[in-house]
Amino acid sequence: MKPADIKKVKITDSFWGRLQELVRSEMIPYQWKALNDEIDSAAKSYCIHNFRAAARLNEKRRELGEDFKQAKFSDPGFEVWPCDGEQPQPDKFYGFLFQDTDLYKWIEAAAYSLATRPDPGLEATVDEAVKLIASAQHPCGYLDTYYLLCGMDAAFTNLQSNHELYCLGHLIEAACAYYEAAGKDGLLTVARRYADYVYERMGPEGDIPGYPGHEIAEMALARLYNVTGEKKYLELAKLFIDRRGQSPNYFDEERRAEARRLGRQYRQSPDLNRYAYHQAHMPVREQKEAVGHAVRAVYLYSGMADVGALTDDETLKKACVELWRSITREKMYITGGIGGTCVGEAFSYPFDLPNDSAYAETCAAVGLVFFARRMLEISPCGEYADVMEQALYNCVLSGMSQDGKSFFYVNPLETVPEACRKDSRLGHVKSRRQKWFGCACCPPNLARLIESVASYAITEDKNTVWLNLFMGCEFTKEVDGVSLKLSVETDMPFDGGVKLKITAPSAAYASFAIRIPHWTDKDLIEISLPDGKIQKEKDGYLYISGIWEGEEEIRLSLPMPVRIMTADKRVRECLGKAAVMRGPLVYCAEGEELALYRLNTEKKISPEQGEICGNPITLLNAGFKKLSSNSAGLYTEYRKPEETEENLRLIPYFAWNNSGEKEMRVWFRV
Ligand code: FUB
Ligand code: ZN
Repeated sequence: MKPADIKKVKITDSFWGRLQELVRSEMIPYQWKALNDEIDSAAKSYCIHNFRAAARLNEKRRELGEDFKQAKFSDPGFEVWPCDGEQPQPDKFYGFLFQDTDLYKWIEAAAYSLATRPDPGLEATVDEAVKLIASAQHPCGYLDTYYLLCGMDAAFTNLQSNHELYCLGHLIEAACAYYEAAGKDGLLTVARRYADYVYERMGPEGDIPGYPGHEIAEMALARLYNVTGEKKYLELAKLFIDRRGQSPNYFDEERRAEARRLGRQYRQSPDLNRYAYHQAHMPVREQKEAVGHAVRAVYLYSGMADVGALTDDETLKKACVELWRSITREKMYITGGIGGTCVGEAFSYPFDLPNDSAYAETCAAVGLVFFARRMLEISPCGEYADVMEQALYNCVLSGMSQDGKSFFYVNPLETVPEACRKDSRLGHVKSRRQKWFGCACCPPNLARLIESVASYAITEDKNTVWLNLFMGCEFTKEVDGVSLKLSVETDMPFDGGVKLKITAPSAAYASFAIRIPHWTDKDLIEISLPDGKIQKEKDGYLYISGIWEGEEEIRLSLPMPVRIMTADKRVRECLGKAAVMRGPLVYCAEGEELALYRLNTEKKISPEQGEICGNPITLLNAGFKKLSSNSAGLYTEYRKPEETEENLRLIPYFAWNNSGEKEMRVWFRV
């Protein structure tokens, strides 16, 4: 199966339709301003500045007929910002080493938006950005403004930490997206030139047998292969995957070479796990536990799944299954967030899932969605879509405010504003979404995922359409020369009714595979099918097959009960606690002194219609027992506590922190 072509799908419902409109009308323009440093009181990006500086340098060197590679490298360190009050110098690099990727992700988001909603103004801005990127590219094809500005002599000498291949990956993703959306190959040419240069240096005949320190190039190169049909891109993706974690470890070799260059002695750390942060501690086919930096990990696993599928490599697919299990059985929050520790923005050990100090980076949840869809492509099994939905509706969407103008990088499951402000161990947890970040990986990642959500919701092969996620949409499916018009109507994620209308101008055989979500009671699903169709359940999908002609309709009603959830007993943080879910949504409470509340599981939790920031939302009215907040002293003899009955209105987790700074909690004592 492959993802639906987003050009053929129009999202029409009030949930995703609104989000896509928000991204198009607010987030994309807002983020363009952020990249241009035009948002007062927000962290500066310097992203466009860096491209301009690199383009200017190219121009200058061209005029002087200078050797492009001669600029000396003076590594100014990882974070380079102008000092307070200092004006940025026009020819200097600022920001994080991978600042370029923010522009690439922005272009990718804009491209997906343009794919379904033409917007000449936006397209002109993208073209302007593409021109700028092209003019910053080194004549040899190399493109990373950090090294272009700080010294090409050091390019590719620190693949472990310095993100040049991460920049390549995001450039390719943006280029493919824009080519597919607008049919323009300007950025694709730039991306291919950089990819060709990398192939020359790191391909089978290259002088650098390395691989990315921050993955993404693997899946991007697989995509570039799909778009161009050029085999060498797939070959390079596979090389990157096959080389990772082999002995001798390439990152050790890099450090050794660096020591030689600097005339220092090289001492290798004896820790065999020293490259687990980069998932390079052992060959990928031997990896069974998801470890290290969470975004890197899921981007790698996505690339492994892509290459595994494209080369039909069962060993890679098997490794993906193991790693998937490690994440979803032992290392994932109920919100679909991943990365339990802020130390290295990483996976912690199994079942270590602290709620208040969770990292659960927005990008990591986005990456989990990528991985899930690729697992589905390998084998259409409802479990993958269940997790995709869980991550998407909870951790991913929590990353943005309802107005699309502020963002969370870290998505905790419990916060107390005072703790966020005063406890430096929680320094990474913010009690308010931020307008922008020095390291702004998450906001444009959200934008690109939301604008391309149709390709996750719907996948297809020759005669089958899979509905993995439920969203109101219209799309077309060609089967045996017949163009089927399909439309889905639903009020998900708040109501379990789904209507799929199929209009076939002439008779055509097709199957519709509708996911049976894990949150529904499968025995209570009501289904109404047109005559003569065959219904078969397999791996979490209901396949409805037959010959379709004229207008026909499938209707389903999926019960969406409120569910009180508990965690595996090994998740110590959640022992004796429960969380509330309805459909795919995790609910939370906002308020004061939430630790004093105990969920009354005897009392019915009832859905209620409400709104947050003017957007209709189903809230849950739940009964609690509240401890008195009067203190008898720091330590006193135990007495059965006095509790009062209270009700709290629970809101979907993704919508928290949209009405001021309050405490928030997902897991309650029971
Ligand atoms: O290193 C590039 C990006 O910045 C990572 O994916 C994020 O976790 C953040 O560290
Ligand atoms: Zn991020």
